[in-house]
Amino acid sequence: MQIVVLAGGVGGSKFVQGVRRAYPAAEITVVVNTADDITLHGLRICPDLDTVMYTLGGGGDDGRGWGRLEESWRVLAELGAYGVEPSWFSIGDLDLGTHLVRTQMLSAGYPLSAVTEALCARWLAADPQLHLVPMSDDRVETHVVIAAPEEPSGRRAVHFQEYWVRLHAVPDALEVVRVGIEDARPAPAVLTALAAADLVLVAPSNPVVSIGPILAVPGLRDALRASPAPVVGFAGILGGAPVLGMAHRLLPAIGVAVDAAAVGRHYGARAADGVLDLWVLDQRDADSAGSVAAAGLGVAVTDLVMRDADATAAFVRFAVDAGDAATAPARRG
Ligand code: FO1
Repeated sequence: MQIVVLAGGVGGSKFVQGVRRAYPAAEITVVVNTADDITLHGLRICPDLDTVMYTLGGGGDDGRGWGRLEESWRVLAELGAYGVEPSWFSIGDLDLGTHLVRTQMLSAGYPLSAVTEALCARWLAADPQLHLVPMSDDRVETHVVIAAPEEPSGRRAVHFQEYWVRLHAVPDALEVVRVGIEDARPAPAVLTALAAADLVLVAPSNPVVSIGPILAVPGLRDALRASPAPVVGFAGILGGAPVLGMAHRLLPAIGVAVDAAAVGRHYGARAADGVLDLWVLDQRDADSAGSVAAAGLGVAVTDLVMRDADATAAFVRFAVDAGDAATAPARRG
């Protein structure tokens, strides 16, 4: 069975662990958001790719949600001692190794897909049927426009990492800009995986800065809509708030309510120019199932709390079975 997962970093990693638990024998291709990526201290850092890679490879720090287990921060302290900025983004000593290898390979001309494959040869050796692929080999960066009275325009764009890590998503997001998205193309392996998929899952990752950029890569949405597989999406907003992260601070900037049903309608039904066949809500949002169905979307309601891989596996299997039931008539026709 060929499964494709569209995912971001922290929530995406937990979700993928559940998908692997639910389908132990499946070939899983995770299409990972790269619009969080940033160049700092001359190094290219890919937070979502690294978080999924470390987590699925058993080297991630679950408490922090990102970076390496048993990390140390000696190089960071040295940079601080030199007064080198930015000091607000903490790069650990072990994590630094990944950024050095990646930057070296990118400088040598390898596409990000090849770099990711090389890094995963170490981290995912125990699961050869699990593949991480960047959404694109081209550079895309999410920048957030915030109010800046000191600027003539009264506004300023900051890299998403600065908005989140330094500013803690405190300033209102006036606009979300995806720098480079127009010239980006899906990584080749993304298109291959979508064409061969038996099932596509949209992780409960941040709709604005994780799933949004993936769907915004020119050609990717069309490839998803053309996929022969059912597309099942999972809400990361439960009871009007994101389970983790700052989606509630960014959804208003794209005109989407901080509400599970609104996010499902935002992704849209495949039959109505959207990408989903089924949208899965948490029980807390059961009363908005009608508004999802009214948008032409299949809808399922279950417990979406990713307590552990078994809990995630349970809701994924439940949804896929519900999805089969929902889409089977169409497919049989
Ligand atoms: N998140 C933080 O809140 N503070 C940090 O200093 C930080 C550093 C960092 C370094 C490498 C990396 O892969 C991730 C890092 N993150 C940090 C998390 C990162 O901002 C998020 O994982 C995503 O970009 C948002 O989903």
